[in-house]
Order: sequence, then structure tokens, then C-alpha cells
Amino acid sequence: MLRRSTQAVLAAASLASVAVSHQVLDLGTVDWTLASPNFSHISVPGKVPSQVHLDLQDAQVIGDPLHALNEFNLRWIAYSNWTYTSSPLALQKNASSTWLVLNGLDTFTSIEFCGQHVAATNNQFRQYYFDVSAFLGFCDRPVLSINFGSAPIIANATRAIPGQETWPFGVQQLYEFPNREYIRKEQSDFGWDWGPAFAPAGIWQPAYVVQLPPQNVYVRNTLVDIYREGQYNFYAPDQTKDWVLNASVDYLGSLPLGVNVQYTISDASGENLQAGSLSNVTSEDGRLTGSTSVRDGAVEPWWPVGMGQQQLYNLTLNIVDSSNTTVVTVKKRIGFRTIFNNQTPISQEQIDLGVAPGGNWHFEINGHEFYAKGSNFIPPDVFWPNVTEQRLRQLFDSVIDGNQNMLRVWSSGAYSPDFMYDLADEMGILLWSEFEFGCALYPVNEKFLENVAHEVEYQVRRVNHHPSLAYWAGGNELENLELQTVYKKAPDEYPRYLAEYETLFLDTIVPILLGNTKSISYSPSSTTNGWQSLDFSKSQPITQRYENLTAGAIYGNTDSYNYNITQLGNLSRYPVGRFANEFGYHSMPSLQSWQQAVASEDLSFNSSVVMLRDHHPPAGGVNTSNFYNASIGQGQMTMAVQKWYPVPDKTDSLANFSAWCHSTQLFQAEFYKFQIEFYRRGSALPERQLGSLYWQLEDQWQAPTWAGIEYDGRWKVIHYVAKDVFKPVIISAYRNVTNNDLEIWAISDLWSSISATVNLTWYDWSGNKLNISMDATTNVSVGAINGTKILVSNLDTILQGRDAVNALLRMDVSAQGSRPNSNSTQTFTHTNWFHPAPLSSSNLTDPGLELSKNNGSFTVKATSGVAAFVWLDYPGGAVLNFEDNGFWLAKGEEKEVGYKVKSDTTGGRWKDAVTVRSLWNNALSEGY
Ligand code: BMA
Repeated sequence: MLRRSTQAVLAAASLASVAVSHQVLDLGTVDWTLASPNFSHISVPGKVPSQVHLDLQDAQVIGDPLHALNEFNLRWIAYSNWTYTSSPLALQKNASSTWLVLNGLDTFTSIEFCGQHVAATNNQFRQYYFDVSAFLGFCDRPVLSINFGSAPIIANATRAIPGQETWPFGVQQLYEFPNREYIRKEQSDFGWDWGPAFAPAGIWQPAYVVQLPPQNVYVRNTLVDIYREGQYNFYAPDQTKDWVLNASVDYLGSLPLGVNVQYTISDASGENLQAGSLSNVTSEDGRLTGSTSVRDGAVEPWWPVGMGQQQLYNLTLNIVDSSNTTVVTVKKRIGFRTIFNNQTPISQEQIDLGVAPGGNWHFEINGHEFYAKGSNFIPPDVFWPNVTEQRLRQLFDSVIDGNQNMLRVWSSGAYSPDFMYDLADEMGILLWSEFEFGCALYPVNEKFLENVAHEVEYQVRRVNHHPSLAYWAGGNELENLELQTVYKKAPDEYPRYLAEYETLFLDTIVPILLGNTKSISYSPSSTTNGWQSLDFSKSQPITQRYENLTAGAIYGNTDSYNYNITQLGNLSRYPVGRFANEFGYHSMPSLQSWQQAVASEDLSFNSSVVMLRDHHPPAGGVNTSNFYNASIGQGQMTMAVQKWYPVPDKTDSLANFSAWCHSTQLFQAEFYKFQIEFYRRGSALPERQLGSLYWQLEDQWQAPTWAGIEYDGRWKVIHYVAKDVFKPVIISAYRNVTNNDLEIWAISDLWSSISATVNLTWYDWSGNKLNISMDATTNVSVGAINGTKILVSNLDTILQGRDAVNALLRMDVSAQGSRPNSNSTQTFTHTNWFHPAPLSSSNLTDPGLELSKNNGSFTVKATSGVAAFVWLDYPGGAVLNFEDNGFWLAKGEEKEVGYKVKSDTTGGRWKDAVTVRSLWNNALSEGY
């Protein structure tokens, strides 16, 4: 497997341009041995970057950790200590200084070099660097050895320290290994409700030995902050101002006196747009900082996908000495944009436009509000060294193909690698980023806070130059869930825990953030009612609103889960807020994914292997006996299918399993569709709702989860359905399930108004047009990021006694408009179907689907009735996405569907095995 070393590339680049060369030994290029003091028989080759599980797997000491119940079988690895020992390193004897530079150690280490103890580390998210010059002087065998302690055991021991912080029962969400909140390690390594718990260890990021001549430096991190003059993180930037470019380099070693920093900004073709020396250069404690300004209009702005070009520039910084010799060169790819998370009070002007009072909560790109469409990103693999650029590119391709423009990078995994931001910069995906805290409250002792402060400073500086970086949030669901739970469980102790929360997420993080970036907004919690006031005289200016709400006013963003299966499509249950950053329901992966991990005899809905891979609701412990909760999660999916769809009852057990898996995906898809449509309509309502990010984008193993994309990249039904309702212009029906009132809306997130033509036709399931007339407006205009009501009526009035089980409404909209920042007019179309009765009781008829295979596409035709949820399926061994899937067809309608192949080990034979089905097939005992 390809593992990347971005730093190595950068280091090589900087080597080329220095006068007196420094030597950077990439520790990924030397031999390593992995052994354990707990197991004398294990001694295998190790790698950097890597993790113990991966190296043991490569050496065939263990099998695939994701296979069957290996999660449980491999706990011994997490409970053991492990040592990575290098071969003797080829180092210079006469260097002026020698440094260990370790970009990521997971997590608890004791480091030895030349047989001497160098340091101990305890934070997976920090970059560590140690001056080991003194050790080398007396060293014949420069061997580096990094001993990793068991994270679960150390977490337990930390918890047991007398006087250690505790929280009321129920506040700290327990997944599998306990006490994750005491340590700075990827929190989902200890288990989550969509993933296994391996608690891996290892040198998980690139590592180097750096040797410097006198008056020479190694750049270990660089901050670039680009903002409009006068910009302040919590207010809308003035788009007429010039740009400020602030650059700050963290280095090891010592600089000659009198250096200055020369810079060039060039475009992709290499043409220099601007060059000069940075002004206001300051130098202290291994940090050199300076700035320049770039005239407004001198550069093209960077836009997210669908809103304009992803214009990128190259920034080169040359640190030169007084004789104009370059000491070191740093290159960063940058973009010019402002991205602002607006939490300001709703203005009178907004109220006059119909916006409900309260607080804003939305994003603005380059001064323009937009509708954020996307999902929540979780760690795409339980072992980060497996996450290659190529894999992320494939995933991000699906993000773009799915009409998504923003991902919330959920905060209890790991800080995203640079190459992930690089891809997002190129593809125009905004990455809402978070500090790695979630579903718990955290200690606030001095050591913990100091540790976090180092982590925050390193990470904020590392990624700030990426135009795709959209936002920083402190942690996951802290305000709406954690603080609320304390309030409910221990109201007397609420003030204390609130104060501690503020100590960490405001007093500690905010001054570091504001000290480094003026371009990125921050909120302590992912879901929040926003700030109430700001006091600029303080280094921590924020006073949060919490529950200080005014009746009738709307604040903040929303997070909503409802596992009561009877509520599908009940709009009154959805939260009304300014932005939806989480909502969802779990579903099974496809049979093809299950087959990658589970033996054929275990492929049934409630086999113990399948059940034990369902981690929702969380197990609450590490043993299989804790997993009785899995039956709740499996039960929720089962009951949802039973209530809303024809229940699969296939003769063949594998086909039945497959049909059940697929049906859980149909429920998930409808569940999300109704909510996304509801939130998008909110852009036209007093809440002025401006974002839908569903839970969750992708999987990290083959299991029942909320994901829309399975572990190998295969799309579930929801990713297709979300693609459809994330189109710029959509038409949707809204039914009040209590009184049967029905509304139909055309909704657009384009930035200029459109003129749209609407067609509404009722059919029965056999495909006959029904003679139902509705008083609908068929030619409408829809404003910028807005919606227009086409129909308000009552379903009983419309159906006039007809049985809802045999009535279907097809809605088509076709609109002329243009995309943001584009002058060309284009046609936007959308088709949607409304079924007034649950599909479980509808009069489904055989649509007589026909599939023909063309060169580069497939054609599907419904010959004898309406086809609901037409599904093109393809075998394992390939990963591709169809242009469209999970769609409906009227009788006689045919659709040509293209596809994009992402990977293929079948030599193209997958094409011969493509099949088509629709919901009708659920009712058949044969086939799927
Ligand atoms: C929210 C998220 C995650 C979780 C998901 C599904 O709570 O923030 O922590 O995995 O819902 O339960």
C-alpha cells in the first residue's frame, strides 16, 4: 500500500535551494523492527509511518483486522506495549545540531536514542522535536527506539490518579474502551457507534532526523494567513479592502543575523504576480513572521465547487541572509478567499425581508451567503496510514459527484492530513474542521490544558493556508448534548462544569486561534446557539448564548436524531434552525460489502457476526457480552422496513439478506430526503435556513452505520438520493401528516433568480394518468437562494375520495438560470415523486423493467407500470457510481444512465453482471 510522506517532498525541495545543505533523513526509508515486551516471540519488520496492527498484518502475525469478529480477537494488541527499533542510522558526526522531528506519535511513548532516554510523549496530535546532538557525540550505534505504552491501560491509570477529574454518570459517552477523555488520542480509536475499537499505536506520521550545519534551519511548520485588511474572525470582511498575507515560519536551528524573507506569488503557469520582501518581520523563539499586502483585484478569488473557479497560487518564501544567500525555501499553495461563519444578530434589514429575529448561523464565501450542501466526514479508515491520497481523491470525487460543497470533518477522529486539504482546495470542497474532542467533557488540569495548547497551535498553523479550510469548531455536540446532560443529571454542578468547558474551549483555545488566524471563524461546539456578545478588549472575546433565548427568535444550528420509526416524513419533528449540521438514521451496507468481511454462513440479518458489527447504540464496553445493544440497532432497521416497505421474503437466504440490506437503505434514503427537502425549503422561510450536512459521508468498515458511501467507495441509495435533492433547483412536496395539508415548492440555491416551469401529474401505479386537477401555479420565478410555493391544498380535497394507495404525484421543474459567477444561462431540471400512502401499503405493480447495455451507459425502461426506486446493481470487485440511481420511472419512460468507474478488479466483467430492480422486487419470492 502506498503511504505518503509529504514532508519528505518538502524537505527535498528546501534542500535544493540552500547554500550549505542540511541533511534530512526520512525515517520512512530505514529498516525498523517491531517487537513487544509482552510477547517474546514477536519480532517483525516495522514501517514508518504505520501502526502496530498494520505491521503485524503485513508480517502475517494477524489476519485482516476488519474481518468478521477480529475486532474482539485483537484486543490483546491494544493491551500490550510495543517497540519500534530502527537499524543504525547513517548520520553525520560533525553536524552542528541533530534533531528528531516526529510529526505524529500514537500516542504514549518513551523515546531512546543511542541507548539514552530522550523524552516521553503523550499526544497523538502534536509534532514533537528534540535536540539530540548531545547524545550523538558518544554514540557508536545511532539507533532510535520508540516504545509505545498501551493507550487503554494508560487511560485507565490516568483516570485512577487521585484527585482526577470526574463527571456525573451518563455525561461521558462510553463506546468500548473507557476513559478516552483523559488522553489526547483519536477518540474513536476507543470505539464509536459506526466503528470498531482497535486503539492502535505507532509512528503514524512521517518522522525525520534533521542534521544542521551552523547558522542553518529546518522548517518544521508554516502558517500562512490571508485575509482582507481589517478582517476579524467574527464579522463579515469588507470585500473592497486589499488582501493581507501573513506568513510565519517555525524552524529548528539558528538563523544568521539580519535575515529577511523574500516572497513570490505565482500562478499555476509559473508566472510571477507579485514579489518582494515581507514587512514587519519579527523573529522570536524559532519563529520568523512577516506580512505583505496584495491589492484587491490583483488576484482571482478561490470559490467552492459550483460557485466559481478554484483559483490557486503558489507562494514561495525565501529566507535570505545579509549577503542575499538563501538559507531556506518554503513553498505553499494558497488561495484568496474569505470564508465567514456568520453568527451576528439578525438585523432590522433582515427582519424587514421576513427573516425571524435571533442570530444568524450560516457561511459566507467572498462576502456571499450560500447554501451549504454536504455531509459529515469520519476517519475513513480505522488506521490512518492506510488513507492514501488516491483513496481520498476517490472519496472526494464522490462528494463532488454527489452535488456536495461542504464536509463537516467530525471532531473525534484526527486532524486531516495536508493532502486532504490539498484535494479539497483543488476540488472546491469546504472543510469545516474541528478540534478533536467529542461526546464527553474534558479535564482542565494544567498539564492537560498545556498539552492541548501545543496541539491547537501546531494544527491551526499547519492547515491555515488552505482555502478549503472553512471553520474551526471546538468539539462535537458539546453544548447541545454534553452541557445539557450535565444540566439534567446534576443541575447543582452545572456552573462548575460549564466553567470548565469554557476554560478549555474558550479560554485556552480562542487566544491561540486568534493569535494565529484572522481568516477563520470559531465556535466552541459543533452544534450551538452561537455567541451572544463579543468583547474586543479581551484575548478571549466570546460570551456564548447557551439557553439565553428570546421567545420567537431563532438561533444557531441543529442536530437531530429520531429513532422512532413511526415518524418518517413527519415534518413537525424536524428542528427549525438556521443550519442543519447533523441528522440521520443507520442502514446496512450492501451484500457486496458484507461479503468482503463476513463468511457466507454468517450472512444473515441477525447472525451473531452481523449483530456484533452493529455498534448502535454504543456497546458501552469491550466484551461481546456488552453488545446486547446491537439488537436495538438491528431492530430499528428491521421495524423501519416492516412499517414502510414491502417486506422481503425471498426463498434464497442470501437473496433475502441482500434484499433486506437494500430495504434498510431505502428507508435511510427517504428519511434523509424528507429532511433535506425540509431544510432547503427553510431558505425561503423565516428561519432562513442555509445548510444541510447529513450524518455521515462514508464508512470505515463494513457494518450497519449512517454512511452514504460504503468502505470501498460503493454508494448506498442515500448518496444517490442526496445527489438528487442537492441539485441547484428542486421541486418537492410537503405534507402535514396530522391534517393532510399539502404544499409543493420549487427551491433554488442559485445566486440569481430563475424562471421555472412546473408540471404536476397524478398517476396510478399501473402508470395511467389520473384525472386530478390541482390549482397549481405552473410558471414561477424563484429568487436567489429561495423557494416559491407552487401549491397549497389538502390531500383529501385533491384526491376526492380516491384511494391514496393507488395515487402518485410526479413533479417536474425546468428552470432557466445561471450558476454563481457565470454569465451563461443553462437549464436546470428536477423530477420528484410524492406517494401519499406508505409504500408498504401501496398498490405496487410490476413495472416490467427492461435493462439494455450500451457502450458506456445502460438504459432502463419501465414498460408496464411506475417503477419506484429503480436500482442498478453491480457485483463486488468493482467500485463505480452511476450517474443516477434510486430514481423513479413513469410507465413507458426510459432513462439512459452513464457511470464512472473508480476501481475495477473484474477486468470490465462487472458490466455483464449489472442488474436492475425496483421496489416491486421486494414483493417477489425469487430474485433479489
Ligand atoms: C452524532 C455524531 C456522532 C455519532 C452520530 C451517530 O452524535 O456527532 O458522534 O456517531 O451522531 O450517533
